[in-house]
Amino acid sequence: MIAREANFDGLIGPTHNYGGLSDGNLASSRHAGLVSSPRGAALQGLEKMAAMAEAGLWQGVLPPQQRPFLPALLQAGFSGSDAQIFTQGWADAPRLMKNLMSASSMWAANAATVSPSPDCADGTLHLTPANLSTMLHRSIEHEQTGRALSRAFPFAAVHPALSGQSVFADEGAANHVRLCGEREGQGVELLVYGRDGYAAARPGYPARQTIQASRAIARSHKLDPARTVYILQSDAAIDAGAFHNDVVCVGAMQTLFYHELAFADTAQMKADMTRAALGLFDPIFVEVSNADVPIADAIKAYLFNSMLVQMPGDDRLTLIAPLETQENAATRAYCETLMSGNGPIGNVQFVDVRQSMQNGGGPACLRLRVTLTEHEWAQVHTGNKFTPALHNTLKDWVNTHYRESLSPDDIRDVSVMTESFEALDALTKIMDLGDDFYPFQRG
Ligand code: SUG
Repeated sequence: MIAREANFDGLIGPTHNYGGLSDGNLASSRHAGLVSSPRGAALQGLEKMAAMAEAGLWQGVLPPQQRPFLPALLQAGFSGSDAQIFTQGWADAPRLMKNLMSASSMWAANAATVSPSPDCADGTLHLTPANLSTMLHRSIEHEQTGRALSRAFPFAAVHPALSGQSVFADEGAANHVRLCGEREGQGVELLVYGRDGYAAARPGYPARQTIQASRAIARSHKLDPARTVYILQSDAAIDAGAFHNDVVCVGAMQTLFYHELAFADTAQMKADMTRAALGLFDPIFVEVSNADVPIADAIKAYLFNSMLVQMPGDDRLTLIAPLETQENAATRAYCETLMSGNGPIGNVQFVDVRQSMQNGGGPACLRLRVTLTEHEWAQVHTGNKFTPALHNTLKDWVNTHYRESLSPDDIRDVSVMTESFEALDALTKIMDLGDDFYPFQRG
């Protein structure tokens, strides 16, 4: 049975804004308070999906979440009508409100950790929504993410998120790489963590993923311990702004493409990966030195937060990088070297996802990779499959419901909430998600 990798992108929600909410994410801090364009952002995201689908890749779409997230306001003691809760929230707890307005579920790489069926002892696709417990605005995503994933993948094992306690802090596929020889065969799963959950917090920026979370996921996904590798992120990478490993590393098929400073012990990583892949495939390591691309440039230009894909008919891999990678001298030069060489990555394409980039989300953050057999792809909920027809419908939907611009003052306006709920209500019909998909629909 043939298997392929599908990309499920997070559809960017109507409240997309620059809240400056993510400590350690330099782009989020740098662009705090900027006027955003929810419409522009969503259309950029749709263009990327369309480009991948047109190239012949399997492409899916995941719905945005309800923002403001009123259930958290009820939990915090606010009461009354939706409008009263919203207004009171801004009056009494503006910082909380900012967190509850974020459209952060667009970064689908953080939606869940995904283990394809050939890697799991029960031959089932396993997904665990990430609790995203390190950041308040992201910790409210996992329940709705679970609902969305169960809807999209009715045949899969969708687990509840891990405990929200800090020992089990989990950021999903952003700290997970799967390498394989053939997609339909067993692969090696690399789980990258930033800290031991029982140890004292590190000074500096937070490390968002614990080894306890990674191990718990590997157990519940029934991964083969001999084919599973755990690797520590380097302090240098986290301190330079690599809040997720996918800011300094991406892998596909046999190839791992990463910055020299990404891991605490690169030699150990290579040895462990090579041992875990023994008898399956020979891993290929494409290591970028700090001399060629200083880590500050790699993170600013998001060279590694690219999608590494195998285009139909191509032997070599294609890097789908953000425009910012083309604009930075060091990363552009590196891409030219890649294309003129004869390594496993033979092509680079640039996409415009600037609205998301300004919050620290590149092309790779916007998508969740799910390796599926043809049989599984056939069972994916039709409403989640990206087609030219759905593309057109979603473009119209965005143009009808989304604001061209949204300032930090605008998001305090109750009409942003009503417009947003109207948009999401319409979306549940477009994507056939049911009329009880969002909390506001359930009353
Ligand atoms: O969690 N930014 C996200 C970006 C996530 C990127 N994902 C991956 N690397 N896979 C984050 O830090 C910023 C929101 C704001 O500041 O408004 C934000 O949440």
